[in-house]
Amino acid sequence: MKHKIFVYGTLKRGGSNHSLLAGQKFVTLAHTQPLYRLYALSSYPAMIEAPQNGRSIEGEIWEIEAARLPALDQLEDVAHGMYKRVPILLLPLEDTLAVEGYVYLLSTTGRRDCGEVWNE
Ligand code: PCA
Repeated sequence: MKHKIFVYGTLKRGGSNHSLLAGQKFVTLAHTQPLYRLYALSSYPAMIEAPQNGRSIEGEIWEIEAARLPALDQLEDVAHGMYKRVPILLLPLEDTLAVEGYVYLLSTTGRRDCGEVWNE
């Protein structure tokens, strides 16, 4: 079974964890509705839900085999509540694609705001 995911950090092309998507299919660049914020942690970013003062975050949509999801969930430590994998709301026109992505659940207090895209 195929599954679409929105990636905004180390899973993007050229990112340190992109090898986990090796052999999968790039669909398109995409942008969230302005309902999220993006912060820099150590060597990876954290996208959080911010319905009041969010930004439109840029990322990539990939179509992957569902069998790849456990490895991604493990990377993002979903089991311990570091990130959760949830549906991501995209801009109109892009929102015909049902995608999930990893939203960060821990504190981002004092972290640097990356604006709309993580590029490091
Ligand atoms: N990996 C996931 C979430 C944050 C990270 O670095 C991603 O690229 O979307």
